[in-house]
Amino acid sequence: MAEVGAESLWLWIGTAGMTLGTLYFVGRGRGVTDRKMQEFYIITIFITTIAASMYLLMATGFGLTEVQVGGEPLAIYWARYADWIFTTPLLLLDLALLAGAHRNTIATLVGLDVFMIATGVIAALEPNATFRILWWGISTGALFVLLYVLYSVLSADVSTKPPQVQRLFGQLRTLTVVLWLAYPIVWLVGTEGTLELIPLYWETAAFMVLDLSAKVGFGLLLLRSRSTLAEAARPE
Ligand code: RET
Repeated sequence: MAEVGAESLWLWIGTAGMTLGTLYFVGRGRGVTDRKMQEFYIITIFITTIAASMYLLMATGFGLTEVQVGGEPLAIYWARYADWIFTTPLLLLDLALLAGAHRNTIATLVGLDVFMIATGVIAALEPNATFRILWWGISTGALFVLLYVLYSVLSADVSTKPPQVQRLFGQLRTLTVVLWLAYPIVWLVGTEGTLELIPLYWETAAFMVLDLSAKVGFGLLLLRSRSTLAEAARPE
């Protein structure tokens, strides 16, 4: 059975960061009475709560398993995927609600996203090194289609919203595109890609920084201005 090594440092920092983020968002959400505005707080609080618990699961070792790749044992933190399969659709939901997207667009984004993470799980568990890269490619293809929908359909939706909402959406979209594109790269050059370019210790640090930025950083930006959220929540 695989055991958590020195990378536990980063996993504990991740646990603490996600917990602090959750508490901060709960504090900020107190007193928000508008139902539409509450949606942003509820979604964002769930994102960091799920991440905090999955980071705790990894730090304490239960979130870690071992797969045999080419006859060699490989440590896989499966709890990452349990986190991402729920939190990445919720992040997209935040963006879609901000943009005032139609439910068909939301369903398309969530569908692509779940497909991306699910094929990423296959890539992580596949015992054949070549097929691992094949599934990585399929998952990355879904990511590109998803980012295209974000740029085309969602960006068109937000163009009818007030300028401050458009500005906030633009910032969050850039943050999302830049950070999300880094995930498949870290995966490939890290231990999962079996290229052995970056050791597990640094890969875990990289994912922790990405996760905190994509969740707590995203939430700080989104929930920063109540007046902007009120504009976004106003019925057209
Ligand atoms: C994997 C591996 C296979 C290829 C691709 C991946 C993409 C993962 C992404 C994760 C995003 C996570 C976020 C977490 C929040 O904190 C599964 C690594 C494309 C995009 C935003």
